[in-house]
Amino acid sequence: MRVLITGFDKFGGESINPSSLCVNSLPDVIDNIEIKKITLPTVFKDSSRILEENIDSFSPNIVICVGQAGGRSKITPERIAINIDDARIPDNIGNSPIDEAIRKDGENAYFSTLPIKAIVDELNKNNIPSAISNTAGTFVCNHIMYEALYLSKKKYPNIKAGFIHIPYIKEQVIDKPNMPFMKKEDIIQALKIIIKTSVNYFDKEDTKITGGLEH
Ligand code: PCA
Repeated sequence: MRVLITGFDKFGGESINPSSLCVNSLPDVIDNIEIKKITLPTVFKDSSRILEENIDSFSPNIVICVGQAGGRSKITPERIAINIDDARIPDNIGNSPIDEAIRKDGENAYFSTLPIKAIVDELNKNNIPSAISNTAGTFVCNHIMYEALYLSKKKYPNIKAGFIHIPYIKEQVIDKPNMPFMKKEDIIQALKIIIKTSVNYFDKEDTKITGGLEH
């Protein structure tokens, strides 16, 4: 099995992005799983172009994109990506799309094809706080998740894909009182569990445990 895992470069005034930091700390092989790690720019169209080039050259079975969600306290596998770019802040080269469809010929939304429930379950069993998220927002993280799933529907039908948001790490919250964070080592451990669980469930249905929310 081959897994392509991506992080993003820093954005929004932060001096690091824990997603690329943790993704790039992963080994090249885990339990016979070949891992390719790349850092994507936090730029709408450039990120998806680079993702597609890497899918072409590496031919992964699974694509896992990872990004920072400052303010969240848990590892949150995203359930759904929507066909909209709506930038709260400009991306790293100044693009600020408002209500633009990502793909004119795409569905309104795509669900993650990673085993998000099994991932949450495995992480919590390993004492790493995790929960499903039902929105990846409308910035570059939603964009890359949508594009990964669009490509898996249109061009690479055997690929499973999805997106994981991670919290800030400690260095980022020193000047942000009461802001949640997670240890870098725990995030790296979480990514290893996410890779292994995605491989273990490649040919299986996700587990049926609730990830529902009231609102
Ligand atoms: N997080 C941003 C984009 C890059 C990142 O790491 C997001 O949640 O959209």
